[in-house]
Amino acid sequence: MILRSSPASPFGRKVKIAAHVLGLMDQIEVVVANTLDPEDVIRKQNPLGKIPALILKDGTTLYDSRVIVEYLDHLAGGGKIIPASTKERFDTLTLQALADGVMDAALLQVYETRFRDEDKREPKWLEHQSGKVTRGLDALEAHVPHLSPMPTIGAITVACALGYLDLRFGETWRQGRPRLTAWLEDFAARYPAYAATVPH
Ligand SMILES: N[C@@H](CCC(=O)N[C@@H](CS)C(=O)NCC(=O)O)C(=O)O
Repeated sequence: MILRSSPASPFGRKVKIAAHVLGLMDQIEVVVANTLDPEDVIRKQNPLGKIPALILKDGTTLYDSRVIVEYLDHLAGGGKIIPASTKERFDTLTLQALADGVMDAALLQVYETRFRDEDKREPKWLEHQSGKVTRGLDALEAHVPHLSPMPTIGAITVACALGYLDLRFGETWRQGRPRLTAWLEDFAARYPAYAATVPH
């Protein structure tokens, strides 16, 4: 299988960590995509031009990250990082949605600086997005995710969101959030896949 991603993509990292912990990484070749390049075949593989996308052996392409991790979990036998039982399943999927939302809001702030000249940037829009990040982090600080021998997709996505904030915004998210800070250290210590996929 081929994974189209980039070294900095938090959504791509989510898929990579999922593949690592499920023991599937050796079946995946990562081919770097440049979403800004109109010639990059990613726009044919995924009409949205977004990464990650996973190309299966029969040529089928899966996107987005939520669909890909669902597929990987299925391939690994099911119920591994996306629990089968109702309460755990929907708790972890909701946690994934929260952390995905933090990543989306962080990315939109980065894109505002990437796509707009400084005098055209909209502070109200940036504030609207950073509010989502702040509230998401505060909710996570209040209820840090449970860590088990096999991490859930919720916990994996939270770790990727925090790693992306580290990469693009520095360590300020840690201020006033001691539990979440310790949680990320614990996650990194438990799962070598986190260090193996550090964004750059
Ligand atoms: N919901 C999507 C989000 C993917 C996403 O936003 N990927 C970013 C890179 S991390 C991207 O491809 N951006 C390029 C674009 O929006 O054109 C997923 O879970 O895969």
